[in-house]
Amino acid sequence: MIFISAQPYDYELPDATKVALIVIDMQRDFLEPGGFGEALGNDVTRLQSIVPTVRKLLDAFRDRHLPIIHTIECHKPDLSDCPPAKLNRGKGKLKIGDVGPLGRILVLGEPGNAIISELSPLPGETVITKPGKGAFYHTDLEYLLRDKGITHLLFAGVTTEVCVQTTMREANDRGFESLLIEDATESYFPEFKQATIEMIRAQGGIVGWTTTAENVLQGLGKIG
Ligand code: C5J
Repeated sequence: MIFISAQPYDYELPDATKVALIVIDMQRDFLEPGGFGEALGNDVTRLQSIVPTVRKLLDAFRDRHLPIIHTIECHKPDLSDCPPAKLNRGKGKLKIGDVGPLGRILVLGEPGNAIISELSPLPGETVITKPGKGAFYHTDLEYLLRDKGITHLLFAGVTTEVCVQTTMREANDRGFESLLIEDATESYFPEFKQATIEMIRAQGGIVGWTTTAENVLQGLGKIG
């Protein structure tokens, strides 16, 4: 048994083969000027602050040959997987599918849809492309995790209260033990990040656990 110091109590990994790091939507659309995040009026520099921490976690998982799953929020070029409720909402100057400085907004394969270069997936790492906020919706993520016998998920990425929290809730309902790494996730709204952390671990961990990257690295350091 491996323990990671966490709230509301220690997070227990039965063994290292059952754990995966899920890195949510660290794509140019959300982190770089000219993308979707900025088009919606957000200060994207806030999200860039977590990049070195996410990189440290990736390096630790890579060193130990543990599974890493990246996600990208995106749509098909014909937008047939983007419902009007998503397409028409938002008060940004650019909508999903419009051409912006990084190519078509949130469209698969466009320059802005790529994961930022510092965190680029390596060969062999899984990349899940997802049309929703949650990474389980209309993807193979659940089958992939069950196939590999993964039961415990560690979450990093953006944004805390949108795609990260939605995916954690989906994971929780499917029986996966979910841990949010607080300093490896960020929001355009600091108060939303804080509220998300608190609501996840409230009521004895109603959605899951929260911890720091340091605690994860320490916990993993104890592996064989
Ligand atoms: C958003 C995300 N914020 N990755 N997506 O629309 O959180």
